Amino acid sequence: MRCSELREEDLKYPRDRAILVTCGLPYVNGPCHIAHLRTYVPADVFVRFLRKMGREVVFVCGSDTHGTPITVKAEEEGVSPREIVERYHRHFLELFPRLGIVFDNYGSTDDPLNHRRTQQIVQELMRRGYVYPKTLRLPYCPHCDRFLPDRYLRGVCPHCGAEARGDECDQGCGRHLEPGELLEPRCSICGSKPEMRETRHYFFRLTAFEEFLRGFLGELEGTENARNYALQWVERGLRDWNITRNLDWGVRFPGEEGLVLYVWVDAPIGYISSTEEWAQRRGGDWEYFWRGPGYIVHFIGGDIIYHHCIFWPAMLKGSGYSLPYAVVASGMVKVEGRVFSKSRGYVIWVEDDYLKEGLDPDALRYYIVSYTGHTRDLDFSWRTYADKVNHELVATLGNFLYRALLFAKRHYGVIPEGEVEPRVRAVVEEAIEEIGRSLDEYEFKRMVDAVLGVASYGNRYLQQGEPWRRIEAEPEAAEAVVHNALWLVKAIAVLLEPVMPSKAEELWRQLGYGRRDNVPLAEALKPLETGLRLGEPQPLFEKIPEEKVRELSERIARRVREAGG
Ligand code: B3M
Ligand code: ZN
Repeated sequence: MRCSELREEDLKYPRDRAILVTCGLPYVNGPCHIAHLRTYVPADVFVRFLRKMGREVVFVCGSDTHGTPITVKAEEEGVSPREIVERYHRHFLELFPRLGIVFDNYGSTDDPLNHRRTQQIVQELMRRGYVYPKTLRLPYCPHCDRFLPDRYLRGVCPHCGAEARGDECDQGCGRHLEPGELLEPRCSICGSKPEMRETRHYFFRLTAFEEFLRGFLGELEGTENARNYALQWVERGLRDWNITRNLDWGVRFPGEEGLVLYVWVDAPIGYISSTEEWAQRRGGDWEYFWRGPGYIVHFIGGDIIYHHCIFWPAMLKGSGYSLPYAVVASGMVKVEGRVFSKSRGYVIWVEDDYLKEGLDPDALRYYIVSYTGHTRDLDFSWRTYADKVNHELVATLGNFLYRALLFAKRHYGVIPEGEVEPRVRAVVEEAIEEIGRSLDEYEFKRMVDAVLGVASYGNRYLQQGEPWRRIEAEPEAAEAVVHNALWLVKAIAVLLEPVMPSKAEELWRQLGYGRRDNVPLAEALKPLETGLRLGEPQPLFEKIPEEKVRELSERIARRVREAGG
């Protein structure tokens, strides 16, 4: 059956209820880098496609402002944690829209809303008997005169022997570490060997949730890596979780002076408080998602699966909130073939290394989404970047769009009359089906490949149709070819928007439609507005010259040398 309407059964992603999409909250202890975008860009693409398919979506994120990632940075600079948080909160808030990443709310875990929501949840967990006190012997630095939680401590991972920090084996096996577990500990500020001192802490009874988690993970939607890792951890056995820290900066533990909650308690609760803030600002209903039937979809980095698939659902369950519907975990990032590392210089700073160079934000979105499958490792190198821009964006996509628009503008000035050929329509129908399938499977690369496939077809179609040769002898045939080519251009304008929103906007202008956003996917199959005056055609993408590739690659090489790598 052929029809110009979208077939509902091709697009399965649940449509019965609204969907809340969240992105892992960036620690605001430094500027945005490429590894952040590994999560935010695909999430934004996903949200935009869902909306195009008529789904109601709320998209929230916010700054992660607590814990030792922030306080260590503040101490290094000799400023207050608040100063660090305000500086980088503003940075992220302003940077995201420049990359077309548009949240319905971007909150902060230091917002009073989040302090309140966190304390409410912890009190509820206490009331239900899921939190208990326990006195521990923990490392204390006699020189710095304080306890050494998390990143204040370095040592050796008890599981794999790698150099690790207090709460996480960050360079080895990636496991979460509980306070006191690290071997050969030393103070990360002064290097002293700590002594052990007694201090009272509070534990969350994670072990009470083992059965629950098995069931929950068995049904969890999202990427397989999230489900499988988490199930493995449950199988290996859970331990109760220390949820307090001897720090001043953070959300106070209710009822005990001198303790704050571990950052991984109040950070995911930031998803709830950001939704609350959205609801206050837009008159929405946050409880629809967090205490009601709405779907919750978390986009996260592959390194924080434990927190989102074990701690977080247990906390939600234990305090009477709704559970996530899906967890979508991305693969890791490499830079120039080496594991991403800020300290070793293998990093791309989004503002300084990319935007300030005048490079195209949409081209970076394209790179991130099109490089590989969502759960695989993404390698960013300037060489590959230039190849992708020059071959895929300039030579395939941009070339088709510009050729079609330029020829039409020169010879007709308006969108010419014509009928869409069945084989041309079939190409777009197939692309839409593929997009629907890849959305269900969280495979964003296949979505963008489907759009590029329409452009490749367009190039072949123009090449075979040869309107430039036929325009004199067979003017009607030439006109029909151009009509079809412009119909493909319009389809691309619709389908491209989630991946390259500003290019799509520009395309609508060149097609003569003026400003259009949130065009439904089904628009891709609708007829053209014939007779519409075409805008000024202009190439959408610029080639990256060889010197630029060398210059940008050399900058990374220099940074790595300076870092001693
Ligand atoms: N702030 C960043 C990370 O570990 C951390 C995420 C919080 S999500 C609730 O990647
Ligand atoms: Zn380890």
